[in-house]
Amino acid sequence: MKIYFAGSIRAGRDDVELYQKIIEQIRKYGEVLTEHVGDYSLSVAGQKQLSDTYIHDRDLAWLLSADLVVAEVTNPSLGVGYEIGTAMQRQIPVIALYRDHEGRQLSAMIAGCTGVQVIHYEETDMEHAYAELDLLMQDFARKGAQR
Ligand code: 6IA
Repeated sequence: MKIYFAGSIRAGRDDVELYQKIIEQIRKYGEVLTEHVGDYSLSVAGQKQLSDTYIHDRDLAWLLSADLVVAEVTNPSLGVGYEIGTAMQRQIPVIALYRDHEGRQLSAMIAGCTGVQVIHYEETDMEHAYAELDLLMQDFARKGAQR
């Protein structure tokens, strides 16, 4: 199974350690095409060597080749929203993880999209988030094997 992991880059790298942990979890189920999204050493300042067109076209090609998108959507990112919308248009299933916190709400365009399975979690209960993610991933792996 090819998995496209999406997480904020230019919209902020505060959650990069979390992205890395999620990538470690989902790697059990297939090839993660976008491991760099969880790479701590890849800072926003250090991305000058690739042109934006190159990044867009390469990532889009990876996205369209993926069987499943896993997105961490707590930190709102235009790029991640674009990736989820594109996946929906191509009928690629999406799992989105969202950390609930006071005063903020997940966009209705993600929360209200039937093709996106949202995992709500609390910062203090990551075990619950990973357990739910495992269940959904097992389900996709099983369905993929039946195809
Ligand atoms: O709007 P954002 O930058 O937060 O969008 C983040 C999303 O767009 C991620 O899920 C990525 O798949 C994609 N994306 C945006 N910028 C890059 C990028 N820049 N490289 C790869 N994917 C990107 C180069 C810097 C990188 C090496 C850290």
